[in-house]
Amino acid sequence: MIAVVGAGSNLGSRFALLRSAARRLDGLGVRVERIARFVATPALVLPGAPPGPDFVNTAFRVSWSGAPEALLDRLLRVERELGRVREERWGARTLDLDILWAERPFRSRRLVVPHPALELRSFALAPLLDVAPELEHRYRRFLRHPPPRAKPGPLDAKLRPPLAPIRRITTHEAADVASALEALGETPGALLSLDDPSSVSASNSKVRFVRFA
Ligand code: A4P
Ligand code: MG
Repeated sequence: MIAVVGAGSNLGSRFALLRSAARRLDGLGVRVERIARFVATPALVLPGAPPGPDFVNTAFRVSWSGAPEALLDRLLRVERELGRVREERWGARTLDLDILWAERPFRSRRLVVPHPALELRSFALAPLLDVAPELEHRYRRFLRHPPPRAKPGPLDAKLRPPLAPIRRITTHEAADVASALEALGETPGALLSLDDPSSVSASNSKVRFVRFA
């Protein structure tokens, strides 16, 4: 079966963690066929909670043989191995792996696919479309306008801006990832896009980022 796994990290060496998550999944029989460009957004947290560190998000297009829950088990295992400590919901985490979409919908007590909040979350949608362009017709519009019929939770309510139509514009080059993230924190709706994630280890490499406005 084919699926898209959303991956996010806002603690520790975020880029390295996301890359090793892909490697570990591969080692567990989940073939990682494509990795989305890495994007960053300021952390969305529950109203009243302290703003956490920025997230870096990406998505893996994967294939595996077996049931959807077998994929979930491997995601949970990789989260555990890479040190995710489950504390408060929506708190800072080293690694969060969610099944965003699969070629067949699935619902059980433990797992709902497509991810119920996918249409409300630009940080998941943008990487999803990067590795699954065939889903553009279905999901692109939600990047601009989250569906009004969905009942947003407190976190998703925060995700609604920007309400204006989104088009991808390259706005900046930053000296390094830290300065790009700092600028992104002041730019709602902006996403960091790294064509070559391996380049971020060199602290002085230029980083391009784009703004969805
Ligand atoms: N589960 C059900 N459906 C799924 C699915 N499609 N994929 C169950 C994965 N798991 C699914 O998940 C709890 C249980 O949900 C799983 O064990 C599985 O049985 P969890 O990951 O422990 O819960 P969580 O992450 O604490 O909560 P939740 O609601 O998943 O949080 P989100 O939605 O993942 O939000 N800001 C930015 N900028 N970027 C982010 O990536 N992420 C979050 C977390 C908050 N803010 C963020 C980001
Ligand atoms: Mg999760």
